[in-house]
Parts: sequence; structure tokens; C-alpha cells
Amino acid sequence: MKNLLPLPVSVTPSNGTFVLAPEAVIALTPSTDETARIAQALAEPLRRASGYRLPVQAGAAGAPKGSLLLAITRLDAGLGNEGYELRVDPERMALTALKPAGLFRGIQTVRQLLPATEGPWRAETGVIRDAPRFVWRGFMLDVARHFFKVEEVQRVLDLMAFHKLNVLHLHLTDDQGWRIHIHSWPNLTKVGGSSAVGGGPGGFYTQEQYKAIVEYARARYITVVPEVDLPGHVNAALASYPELNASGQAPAVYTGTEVGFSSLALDREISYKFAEDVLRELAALTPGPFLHIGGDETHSTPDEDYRRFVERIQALVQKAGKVCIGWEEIGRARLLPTSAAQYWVNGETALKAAAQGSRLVMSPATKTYLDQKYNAGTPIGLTWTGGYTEVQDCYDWDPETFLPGLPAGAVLGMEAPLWSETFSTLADLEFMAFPRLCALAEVAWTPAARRSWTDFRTRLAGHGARLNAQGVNYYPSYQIPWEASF
Ligand code: TNX
Repeated sequence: MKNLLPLPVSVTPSNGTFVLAPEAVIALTPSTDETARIAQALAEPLRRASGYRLPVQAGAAGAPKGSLLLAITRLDAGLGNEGYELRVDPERMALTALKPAGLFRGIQTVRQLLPATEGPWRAETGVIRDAPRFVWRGFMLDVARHFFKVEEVQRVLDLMAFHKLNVLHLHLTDDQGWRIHIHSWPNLTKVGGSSAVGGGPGGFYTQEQYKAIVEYARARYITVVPEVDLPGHVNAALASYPELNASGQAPAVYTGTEVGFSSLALDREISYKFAEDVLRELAALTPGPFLHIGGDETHSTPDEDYRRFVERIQALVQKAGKVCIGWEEIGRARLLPTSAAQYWVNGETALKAAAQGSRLVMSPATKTYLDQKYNAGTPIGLTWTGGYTEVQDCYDWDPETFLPGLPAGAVLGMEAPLWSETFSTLADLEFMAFPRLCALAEVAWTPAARRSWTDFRTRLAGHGARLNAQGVNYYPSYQIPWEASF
């Protein structure tokens, strides 16, 4: 039970061996559409690697020795929504959870206990009890600076699921591109969707495509949080509709990487109509509770206008039946106690949000910004946080103590943003995200008292074989004593 990542809450090995039998079944109690989908998510990678048939059956009766048992239990409330218990003994591996989400988290552990690519299909016996530390374990992908296709986002969702992450925040709009079709404002994608950093072709999701992402995420118990960045970072929208500009004239589309130069014309009522329409359509596409309104780096929006805008928009989000989250800057406005803020660089402003009762998602740039270079030799990425961000930097911090002065219970969790100014391919995306996202997944999941860098780096070294098996293009950090060869 040694290379588990993120590290479970409790692991008690018992010195025996379980062997997955060639005739093993995956036994399901109860067997419903939902639990059957979870069983398939376990069966598929195991069938591929082992060549075993691994049929899924309803109920455990008649399951041969060496089978996998999955069950929903009503008896163990201590596991919470995402917790699970896994008992491995020589006869069987038995996974139980209170909720399907817990079962889904647990099958990731089952996969990690068995070999990555080839037999013998053995696992050590013992008992694991596990549940996440934080309810928000997020990754953010910037699809605005460069566009990433549906299949690429689905790949990201698979890798997130494997690391027990549960929030995908999509940064859907920025100066360089508008990536979600809005029926009531079609030029947003027609014009604003056509550009990207460096003059690439851009792209956007139709609402049907976006729904496919949301569904794919939902099947992995991952909530999609869509972000439309307002009232700054809006050149793509301004280029699409002249009436949103203070001058009444549309600028050209933008392909550079400066920030802070664009703003909706906040003295024009049409800007509010625009925001309301967009948020309404986005809410209808969003089964999750949150809509992210951006709100960052509004260097060309007067402060008073900004605060008024955030307050009105926050009410619109509520009217659309959703909870408002924005970057820490929204702490300058009067917030509803339900609204959440995402800390990234300015502690003072984030604390203003927390002082109003807002919960915080912690994304300190020096620890979680996956667009920062690993070292001077990293060919892509930025360096504005003032140093490099190696794997250990991502690991050695705590979301609840990073910002002194936060009220107890204010931290919803952690999120790792990946801004895409400097790359456009899936291979580069993976290179920047991995293995740092492995470290951050553990920060988000594992109790602080259980975490240690020296233990983590050894487990990550073994985890490398699993990343290899999934074809992940990760950065082979010199900090990790990799077992796999490159
Ligand atoms: C700051 S973080 C930004 C983004 C950039 C990023 C680059 C934040 C809320 N705004 O617009 O892409 O830095 O690291």
C-alpha cells in the first residue's frame, strides 16, 4: 500500500496478499445505472492492462475468490459524501462508500493499489479509510488565451479524476478570446471567438459541446465552474459589439498578452443587459452551484464603478439561482455572505472578502500557479511571481495558514490555475500541470498532519510509472527520485 497519491487519511497494511483472479468479477451492490457507470470506470483501465474479462455483476453472490466488490453502505456516516473504505484481504477487495461520489474516489485508490501496466496482479492486504480535507479541490484551465478542444478538456478531466480533484474552473473569456457560444449575443463567438494569443485560429464551444464537457465531468464527480471575466479582460466582447464600448466603437481583436487595458462601459445600461444575458445562459448550462464572474485586474475601470458593478452582478448571479465567486478583487465591493472569493496575490483584499463572510478558494500564485516556470530552463511559462515554482514549492504550504488572519472555516479549498498565454498544445499543458498538480491534489485532499515532502517525493517517484502508463507528458523534476526511466 505504498505509492498512493494523494495519501489517504488512514492506511493499515496487514502483511498479506490479494491476487486479482483472471476470472474475477466486479460485484456491485446495489446495481444501478449510476453505480454501474462507476464499475465500468474501474473495469476499463483494468481490462486494458490485464486482458481479464472482469464482467460486472449485480450483488456479491457467487463472486469468485480474487474479485472486486463495490458497495454503497448506509451504515457509515463518518465517510461523508466523498469518503470510502477499502478492505483488501486475500479473498477480495471490498470498497464501500456512503455515496456514489465516494465510490468513485475509492476506485482511484483500487487502481493505484494494483500494478500500473502488467502483472502479477497483486496488491498488499490492509484497510484504508479515506475522505477529503477540502470540498473544493480545483484545477483552472485558461481556454481563452489559447483554445483547448472538448477532447483535450476531457483528457484533463480524466487526469483530475485520477488524482481525486473535484472542481474544473474554466476561464472561458478574456481579452484574447470568447469561448462559449451565447445565443442572445452571437457575435461574441463569431468575432470574439476567432482570435487567440499570437494570432492563432481561436475557437469556441457550442452550447452542445459545453454540455458534453459538463456531463463528462459530472460522470467523474467533478463540478464545472464557468468563468466569464468581467468587467475587465473583455476585449473579445468589446471587439464583438461596439455598443459595449465607452467610445461606441469596437476595437480590433487582441492577440497580445498585456492585462488590464479593457473595460465594459459601466455607465451604459447595455453593459448590464449584456452581463445578465450571458449569466442567464451560463446558469442554464451549469448544474453546479457556482458562477465565476472574474473581476480581476480591472486597471481601467474606476473603483467606484467597479464596486457598483460587482454588487449588481452578484445580485444577477443570485437571480439566476447561482452562487457568485470572483477573484479576490471582488472583496473591494460589498459582498453577500454567500459569495466566495478566490485569493491569488493580494492578501489584504482577500481578507476584506473574508471579513464580509465570504469563503475563500486559495490559489496563492507562488504555490499554485501552474503557468510559472519550474526553473530557468523551462521553455514555456511565465515568471512574474518572482521565482520559479518547483514541485516542492507546490507541496510545502497549507491553505489554512498561508494567509494569516483568516477566520476559522473560511477556506473552501484550493485551486491550481493554468494560464495559457505561452502554450497551445495538450503536451505543453500536461508538462506545466504535471507533476505539480499531483502535489497540489495532495495538499487539497490529505490532512495537514499526514503530509511530509520526503514521503511525498518517494510516492511520486513510484507514481511516475502510472503517469507514464497514461501517456502523461510530465516534467521529470530533479527533485524526485523517479523509478521510471526517461
Ligand atoms: C494574472 S491571476 C491574471 C491572468 C494572467 C496570469 C498569468 C489573475 C486573476 N489574472 O490574467 O493570465 O496572471 O500568470
